[in-house]
Amino acid sequence: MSQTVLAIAESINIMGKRSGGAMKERNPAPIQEMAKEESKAGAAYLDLNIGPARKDGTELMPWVVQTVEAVTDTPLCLDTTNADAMAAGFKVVKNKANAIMNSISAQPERMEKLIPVAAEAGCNVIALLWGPEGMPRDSNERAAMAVDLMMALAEAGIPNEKMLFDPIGTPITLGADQLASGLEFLSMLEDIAPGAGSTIGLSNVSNGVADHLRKYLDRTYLVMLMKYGLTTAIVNSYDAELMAICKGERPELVSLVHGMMDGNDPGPAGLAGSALEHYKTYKVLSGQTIFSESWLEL
Ligand code: THG
Repeated sequence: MSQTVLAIAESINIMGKRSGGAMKERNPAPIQEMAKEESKAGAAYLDLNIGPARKDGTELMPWVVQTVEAVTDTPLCLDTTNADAMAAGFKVVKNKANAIMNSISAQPERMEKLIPVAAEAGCNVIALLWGPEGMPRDSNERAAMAVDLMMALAEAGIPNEKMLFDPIGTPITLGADQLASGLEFLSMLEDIAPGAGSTIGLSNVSNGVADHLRKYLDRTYLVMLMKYGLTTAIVNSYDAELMAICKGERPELVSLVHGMMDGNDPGPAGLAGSALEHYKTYKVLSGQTIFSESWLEL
């Protein structure tokens, strides 16, 4: 059986062209259309990202949840940095046990407010490896932060199986080292928190890159993460090729990239089409080729 990744569809968000305006105007139709499109594309979860929503988050999040639940049974992933909005959203979620809280980070005041909400809801929780001093610098700092988060969640009665650790994807424009340390963390996760899942905001890797090139980075990065057993990913579900990778429909590309990660470089000469795209993009994401926006033409 081919390896699969559960897709958390990212497009219903306050920054998005279609969804952002609709959220501000409390216009349900565009959001409901997107919820149906994302579900049809095969999303396992729908991320509902209202951002910090400082002014009206406690009213906006429940509205978005109910708007989406009116048209689909796909489980939801509530995404906001506003802890009160998160709590208000979970009050109205129908399918709480299958929903995801996105996210709890290793910041004391966020943990204090949100862990009890997650424990009561019985939901899944994304544990974001982001602490009081920001991003962890390497895989050891990520591991230490993951242990802290796991202990705090366990103390509230939340089992490992409900935890999804997010090592935080960083833009390739910052270099390949950070990406390598996220991958290394994933390889350690089963020892740190047996039974726990994982997730990553895939499109972070292509942040700041020209729009028409982003999908290549996101796709190959996903395949790389699959080598270490990534269980879910926050994705653009409108990229059918990316969704096909999630569904386990590209085993030949997965073997190619995983083989390269094991040190087997087939060389570009015998490759064409999407295999060649993944080959060249892997070279960039692994740091063997320095990133520039002409990497696919080299
Ligand atoms: N980890 C976790 N949660 C997260 C992130 C993460 N939530 C937010 C973010 N990162 C993932 N969500 C998105 C949503 C949209 C885009 C990127 C990440 C995006 N949108 C397009 C753009 O800006 O070009 C299109 C916007 C539009 O619809 O017009 O890139 O890392 N746990």
